[in-house]
Amino acid sequence: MSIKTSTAGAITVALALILTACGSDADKAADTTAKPAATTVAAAPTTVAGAADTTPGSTPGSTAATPAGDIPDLSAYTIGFAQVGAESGWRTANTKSIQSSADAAGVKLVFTDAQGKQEAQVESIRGFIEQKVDLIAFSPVVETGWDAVLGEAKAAGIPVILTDRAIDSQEPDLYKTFLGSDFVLEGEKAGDWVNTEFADADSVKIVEIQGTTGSAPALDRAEGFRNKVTDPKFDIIASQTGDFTREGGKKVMEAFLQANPEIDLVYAHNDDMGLGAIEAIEAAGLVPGKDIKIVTVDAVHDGMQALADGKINFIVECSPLLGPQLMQLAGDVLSGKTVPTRVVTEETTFDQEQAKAALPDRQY
Ligand code: GYE
Repeated sequence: MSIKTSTAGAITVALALILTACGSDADKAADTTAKPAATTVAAAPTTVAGAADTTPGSTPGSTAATPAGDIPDLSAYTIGFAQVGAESGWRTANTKSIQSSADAAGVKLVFTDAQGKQEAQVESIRGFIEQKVDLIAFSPVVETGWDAVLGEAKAAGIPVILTDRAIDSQEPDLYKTFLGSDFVLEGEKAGDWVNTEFADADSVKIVEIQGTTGSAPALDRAEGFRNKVTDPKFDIIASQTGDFTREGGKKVMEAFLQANPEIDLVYAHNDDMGLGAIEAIEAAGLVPGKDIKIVTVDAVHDGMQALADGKINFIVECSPLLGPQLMQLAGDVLSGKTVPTRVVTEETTFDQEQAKAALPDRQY
C-alpha cells in the first residue's frame, strides 16, 4: 500500500497476559555475546543511519517529539508491540508515545505488557505470530534468549523491529532494525560528570544501583560508567540491582547505608531508583544532593524536579519518545524499503539550572 499522512484513529488492544513457562533456557544456551555494530551517527532527536533524516532539530536540554505530520498512514496494518512492563516513569512515557503514535498512524496496535518477565514477552510474540500481525516490535526485557522465538517470526515472514533495548545474538537477520539509545554513552556521560564534580577529591566512595539484571541498559550503563571512572581514588564499594523501580532503589539504598558508614555518591541507572534512594537517605537523617551526591539516567519529570530541588545533582537524558520514529521505520519496512540496522536516539544531560529551565516544557 502507499504510505501517506493520516491522523486516523487506531485500535489499541490491551491483552491480558498468560504467564506460562517457555523454552528460554534453550535460547540462552544458543546465545552469543556479539552485538550488532552501530552504523549510526545521532542527530536530533533520532537519526537514521544510511537514510534521510526526517526528524526536526532540537536544542540541548530539550527533546522534541517528531511532528505528527511525519507519521505515515499505516491503517492497513496490524502491529504487535510487546512492552517490558510499567516499572518506571520512563516506561510509562514510552508506552504513551507508542500508543499515541500508533493512533496517529491509524495502525491497529496489539499491545501487551510483560510485567518485567521475559517468558511473558516470548509468549506474546508467539501470540502475535499466531494472529499473523504484519509487524512485531518489542523492547526486550533482557539481552539474551531471543533466537528461538525470533526465528519463528522470521519463518512466518513477519518483520521485527527492536525498540529501546538490544538483544545479544549472532543470528544476523532476526530483526530489521534497532531503534533506541546508546546506553554505554549514557554511562560515560555520568562518569564524565563524576570526574568533574570530584576533581579535587582524594577519595570517593561510590554505590551503584543497577537496572534489571541482564538488561541492555543495566549492562551498558555499568560499562560506560567504568570506562570513565578510572582514577584509583574512585571506589565502587557496592553495586546491586534495584530492578529500575523506586521501591527497588529504596531497598537497595537502605541496605547500602546500613553496611557502609561513608558514601559520597550514588550512581542510579534510572531516575526512579534515584528517587527511591533519596527516600532512604532522608530516612537515615542525611541530606541527598549534599551529604551524598546522586547522578541518575532518564530525565523524567519527577527526576528533573528532584534535580531542580537539589536532591539529585546530575541527570543523563534517555528519551522515551520513540513512537513517531517507530511508526516511520515500520512504514518503511512494510513498504519494502531498506532501513538501517541501527537508529540511535540523541540525548542531552541536565544540571540543576538546566533542569529548572526545561521543567515547564517537559512532556513526561
Ligand atoms: O532507563 C528505565 C526503564 O530501557 C531505557 O528502562 C529503558 C530503561 C529506562 O525502566 O527507566
